[in-house]
Amino acid sequence: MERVRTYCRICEAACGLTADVERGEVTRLQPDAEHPVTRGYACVKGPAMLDVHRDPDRLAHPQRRDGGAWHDLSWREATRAIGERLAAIRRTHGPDSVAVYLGNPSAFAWQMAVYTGGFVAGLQTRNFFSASSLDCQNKFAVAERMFGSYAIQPIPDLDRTDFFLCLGSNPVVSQMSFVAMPRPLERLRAIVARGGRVVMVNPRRTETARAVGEQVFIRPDTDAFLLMAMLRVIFDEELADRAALERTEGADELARAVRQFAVADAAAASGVPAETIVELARAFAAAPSATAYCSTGVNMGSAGSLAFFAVQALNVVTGNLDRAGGALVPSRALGLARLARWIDRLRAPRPSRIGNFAPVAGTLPTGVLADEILTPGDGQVRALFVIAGNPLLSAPGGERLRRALASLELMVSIDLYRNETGALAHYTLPTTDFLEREDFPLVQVGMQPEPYAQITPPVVAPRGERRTEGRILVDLARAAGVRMFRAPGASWLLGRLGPERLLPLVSRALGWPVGEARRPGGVRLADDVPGEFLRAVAAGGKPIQLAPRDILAAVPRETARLEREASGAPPLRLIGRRQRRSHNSWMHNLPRLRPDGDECKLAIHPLDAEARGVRAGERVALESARGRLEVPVELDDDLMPGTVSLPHGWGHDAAASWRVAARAGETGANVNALAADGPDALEPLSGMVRYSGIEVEVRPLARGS
Ligand SMILES: Nc1nc2c(c(=O)[nH]1)N[C@H]1C(S)=C(S)[C@@H](COP(=O)(O)OP(=O)(O)OC[C@H]3O[C@@H](n4cnc5c(=O)[nH]c(N)nc54)[C@H](O)[C@@H]3O)O[C@H]1N2
Ligand SMILES: Nc1nc2c(c(=O)[nH]1)N[C@H]1C(S)=C(S)[C@@H](COP(=O)(O)OP(=O)(O)OC[C@H]3O[C@@H](n4cnc5c(=O)[nH]c(N)nc54)[C@H](O)[C@@H]3O)O[C@H]1N2
Ligand code: SF4
Ligand SMILES: [Mo]
Repeated sequence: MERVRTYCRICEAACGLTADVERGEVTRLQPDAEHPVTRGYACVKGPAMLDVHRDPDRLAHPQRRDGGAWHDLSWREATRAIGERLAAIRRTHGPDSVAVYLGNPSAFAWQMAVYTGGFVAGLQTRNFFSASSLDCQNKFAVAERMFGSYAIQPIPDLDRTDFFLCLGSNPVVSQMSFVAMPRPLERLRAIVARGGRVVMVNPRRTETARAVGEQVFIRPDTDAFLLMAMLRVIFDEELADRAALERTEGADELARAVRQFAVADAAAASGVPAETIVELARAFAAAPSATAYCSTGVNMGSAGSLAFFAVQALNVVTGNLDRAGGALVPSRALGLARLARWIDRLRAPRPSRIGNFAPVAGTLPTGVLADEILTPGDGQVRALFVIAGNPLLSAPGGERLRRALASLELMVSIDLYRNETGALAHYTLPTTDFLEREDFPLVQVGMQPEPYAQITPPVVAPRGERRTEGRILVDLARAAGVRMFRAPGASWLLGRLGPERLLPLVSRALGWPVGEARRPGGVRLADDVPGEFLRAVAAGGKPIQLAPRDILAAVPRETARLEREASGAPPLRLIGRRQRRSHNSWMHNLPRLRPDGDECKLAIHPLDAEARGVRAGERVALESARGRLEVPVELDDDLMPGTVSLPHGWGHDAAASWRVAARAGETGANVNALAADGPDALEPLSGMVRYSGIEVEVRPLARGS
């Protein structure tokens, strides 16, 4: 038996794992107690990846769909057939007729991210979509304008902070996003233990808030009001850090803008008492160090860009950006920013045909994908490559999106499984999982509080005919006459070199000690030094922007909304929640992560249930302007009254290869059938979909019938 050290690639935390290998098979996967940073931490999903690796429902061979039946093909046949179709569609309808959708797991697989960029560059299509427009494009759009690159994402310095203001996240369940966060509870408790504060702003008292810190209830989709009002208090009471403001541009304009958000109105709209807003603002400004952070609950609101901007403005004006205990910019984020600029130049992304959305971080809003497919005209999308994604469940639109996907001339899904989206594809191509491929945490280098480098070889050889995305894309590009990275000969060269040989080049470009990083378990790097980022900003001559015009363009819209929300009775609003034993749509097929019974339940406050005559355990109709679902109910007095919560990623389909997930009666419902897609439904600056705060009604189903 050999014990191989590797790491988990399901989320940002990148927890160290050890794999026991006997006769070429992994027999056990466990947390790595000796990992220099994660030190034996892993959530329940990491070790469960062994079951994904061995899952009999995994794709093993390329397959083609003929009507409802799937047939195996050789890689040669599949590559040639897809290449020919792709070439013909491009020839007849032009480069924009081919779209690519890249899903969330690409953030944790360096070659999937980089090779997809090269494939899209070669296709010369504008139609590059990703899960980011369902998750975080507001953060990218804002960072680009405030800090000069979307790759510069300040991370909360939790291990030193005196005040953690956390909006719209549930670290104990999710390990957060945009920061590597192993051992979340231990680290949050340490803040309180050393006399600091942890404030969780959320419409639900989460598993995290129950365990640590203070809860501030907020009505869904009103965070921008709270944050702008806090900034107002800071400016009105002259609590801003003068020296910090000198490194910025636009502070006066920002001060004028926040004056339009009266504390009393913000309180009426958000449900956060006025005294609390004032106290939070004063305490945040007065703390020796403080860090404001928001995650998906806020990103997915109707004003995600303004809200995230206000979060970072709080950090900046109180002098907490790039201060120990504040919001840090890891030095390697600057290397990522350079890499991002290079790929952007290759690709020259263009605005969307439908809705004219500007690309954010190089991709267009998935919320217009159905329109791009269904709307005739020049540039209509006719072919789609879905790489590590399940937009049918993760994106809005429900049945309309299904209709659009089903109408495509060519759809190819590159995935571990045939998921619900893949079931509509013409071809499914099987990929390796993280036990079967070499890797290093590319995206995470910009978000590590404790920087480390780790390059891991494959633990075992791929099972069946699984291949890496890099290899698959290079072969498809060659078969279709597409030039990877738009460079002559690149497809040929990459085909010979293989992704594995390119890794040292990429990691060297990011300033990595490649040799040491290859040591089992990786190597802990020197801590980032607070202040370095601001010095680089000063040297670059472009100060931090506190009044980007197109971000503040949201102010009139938001003040009008504030007025509406501050008067009148608030409607019932739907929010999401993540679940420990689930990862978006794709870990529902593992018996060890499936408890008995249905996990996709609508949580409702007992008062709201009573007002509607709804009883615990029964099924109800849940309706929005866009759709209707029937779901079972559970009572939850940790919710703010007026708010209901349903997790996403459910609504599994027997046409997918997930037999456990699609077991009758436990498939759950696709919450995104209730979310609106189309250009008018999206946040104008970032193209983000609105999942937080959808107006809904809940009705009991007729009983006894
Ligand atoms: N209502 C609502 N909707 C949401 C959210 C929400 O909170 N509420 N959250 C949003 C967020 S934050 C996100 S990130 C998106 C996610 O949106 P998507 O990325 O579209 O969906 P996932 O469910 O994460 O599906 C990932 C797919 O990748 C496959 N996969 C896993 N690992 C690999 C790999 O290494 N290679 C390949 N090729 N495939 C792999 C899995 O089998 C799965 O089919 O969903 C969004 N949708
Ligand atoms: N176990 C598990 N872990 C995961 C995932 C998973 O599916 N399962 N997904 C991964 C992914 S892709 C991501 S992006 C991260 C996301 O990580 P998080 O952003 O921490 O995701 P959630 O746990 O869904 O927390 C969102 C919180 O926002 C709250 N909320 C909803 N609406 C609002 C609002 O309007 N205002 C405020 N202030 N709060 C609101 C919800 O109650 C919820 O507690 O998690 C990652 N980790
Ligand atoms: S927190 Fe869980 S899913 Fe995320 S990297 Fe660690 S073990 Fe994997
Ligand atoms: Mo996400």
